[in-house]
Amino acid sequence: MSDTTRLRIAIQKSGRLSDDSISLLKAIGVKLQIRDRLLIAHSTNEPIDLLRVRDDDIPGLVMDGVVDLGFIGENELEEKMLERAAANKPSDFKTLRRLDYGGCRLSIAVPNELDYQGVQSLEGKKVATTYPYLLERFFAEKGVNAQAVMLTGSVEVAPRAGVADAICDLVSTGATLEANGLHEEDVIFSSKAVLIQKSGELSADKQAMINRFLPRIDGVMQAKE
Ligand code: PRT
Ligand code: ZN
Repeated sequence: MSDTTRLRIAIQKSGRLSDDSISLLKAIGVKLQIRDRLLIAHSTNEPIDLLRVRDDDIPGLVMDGVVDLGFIGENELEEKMLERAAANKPSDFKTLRRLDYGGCRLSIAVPNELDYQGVQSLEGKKVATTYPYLLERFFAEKGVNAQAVMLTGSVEVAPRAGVADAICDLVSTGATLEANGLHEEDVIFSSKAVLIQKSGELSADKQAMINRFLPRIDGVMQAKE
């Protein structure tokens, strides 16, 4: 990664955004040689290096200027912006494109037996989530005093485990909620994958390459509509 003339792109190493992000790069003509276990992948036809990391790390890598571009879910991006704001860290970046994959919503879901009359019903209760900043912002907007309990995984089992009264988690089909005796109540954030660029000027060559790719991304998305 020491060659700063090559465009550096952070993408999720393995997860729900990985395949679609790689497919998009390939569709716009970037040939890639990816070895499963390696952190770095190189393009074989463009001066591009991919940094393959956990999605949680991507907003910070872009905002700290370590990489030029990143593919990331808006949910993760917004959560990291709130987290950085709380730590007095800047969150500068530019959103280049909202993409057509990674769609999901961050929702409050409750056990089927809970008498839920709106978010006020969570007053004084515990809500398990991987997105405490987004959830606390929602509670503050609604004037509800509830406690966000941070869990990095298995959020949907928290009510059954007696760890929380309700959850706030990502939902796409709703099957996971249903399998765990929960149902969706309030959508607090709607998300898709986005392509973001670090703030500040890039070299003319790098910016020209990005400007060459953006219309191709639009074309690929239009062709799928
Ligand atoms: O290891 P790493 O940290 O990189 O991955 P991760 O486990 O944090 O993330 P990953 O791969 O699960 O998700 C990456 C991104 O994909 C998320 O940040 C969202 O932007 C997007 N995305 C889209 C989703 C979903 N849909 C989704 N359904 N992320 C997670 N889910 C999970 C959800 O948490 C729940 O467990 O899928 C389950 C619900 O799915 P349904 O279909 O049953 O409703
Ligand atoms: Zn993650």
